[in-house]
Amino acid sequence: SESQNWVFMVTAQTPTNIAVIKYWGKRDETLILPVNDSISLTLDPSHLCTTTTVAVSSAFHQDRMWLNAKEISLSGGRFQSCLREIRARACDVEDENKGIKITKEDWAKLHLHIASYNNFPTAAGLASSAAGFACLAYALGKLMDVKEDESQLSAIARQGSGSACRSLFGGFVKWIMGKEDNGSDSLAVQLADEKHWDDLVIVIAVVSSRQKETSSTSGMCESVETSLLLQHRAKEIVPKRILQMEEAIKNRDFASFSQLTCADSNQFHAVCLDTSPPIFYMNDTSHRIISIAEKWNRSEEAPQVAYTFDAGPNAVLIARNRKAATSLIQRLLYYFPPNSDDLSSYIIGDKSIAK
Ligand code: 2P0
Repeated sequence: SESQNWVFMVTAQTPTNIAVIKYWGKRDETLILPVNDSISLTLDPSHLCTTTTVAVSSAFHQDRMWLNAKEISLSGGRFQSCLREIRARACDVEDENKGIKITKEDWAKLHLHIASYNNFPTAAGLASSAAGFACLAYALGKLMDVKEDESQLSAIARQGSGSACRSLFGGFVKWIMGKEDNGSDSLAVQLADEKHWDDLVIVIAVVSSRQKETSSTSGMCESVETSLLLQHRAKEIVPKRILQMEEAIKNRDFASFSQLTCADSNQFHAVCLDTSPPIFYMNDTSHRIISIAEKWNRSEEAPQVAYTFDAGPNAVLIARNRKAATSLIQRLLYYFPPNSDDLSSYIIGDKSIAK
């Protein structure tokens, strides 16, 4: 019939986010519920982002997905949770020009084709599931005319990957851990939009690394099981830091922002070291970058840069303004000359978002 030939598509773009108060540890592995709140900033989409096209057609016979043009399996529980949650909220969609109507009931039976691209080299070790699942939830929500707002969509993206819930918003974002066992109140809210503090410049120093890293998912699971420091951090330290960080962001107080960001990154890596067996994400180059930043901040009247490291050796450096960013790059080039083996590249951008 004529209805065999139609296809509906939606394309969305979502940047990755960098935590300044870290998420590390789950209280529920399946629903992906964290042991503490976290705060992040969303990057400029021109540098580290995912673009995802979702398509539906009666000619499709199964759900399929391609990541960077290679087909990947959708059979994992995390993909299935996201697809199930979005389908459950699908609404009637009508295209009068094509004479097509997809009802709520149809969405349960129709199959999807999903194509996703990262605009950053996976080899850089910056591949992040954060942008990917946020983009998938957002694009599917648009395709199926889901009425949920960004926070409610974030609770669905969260079930793909915890940090993904924070990429549904630009600017500064808080992932509230929530109290409910079913995860309904574990979602992201925007603290400040991308225009609020637009002096900040982010520089990512891509540190060469040949060693295989422990995945975040298994690493944090081992930390929850073995690190007493993690328990102390989640209960006693992070709740206070979250309040202080919210205050620093509200007041654009770079001195407090920098102090909290660096301290929280260092404590996250201390928790990794406190895990049995210990997990090492930073390497000698990472440690040298910390020393350079600390020494520079102490030699000035006020801090000029904040550093933070995730589950790998790359440094995310946040300069207080463009002048500080220029000085930062000069310092990095001095300590790591262009032909040195320690650093492979820099990615420079502002925080912001586009969809
Ligand atoms: C964060 N990280 O807050 C922390 C800091 C890495 C270090 O969120 O198991 O890929 O999919 O929920 O989100 C990386 O963990 O882990 C992460 P899952 P995810 O950004």
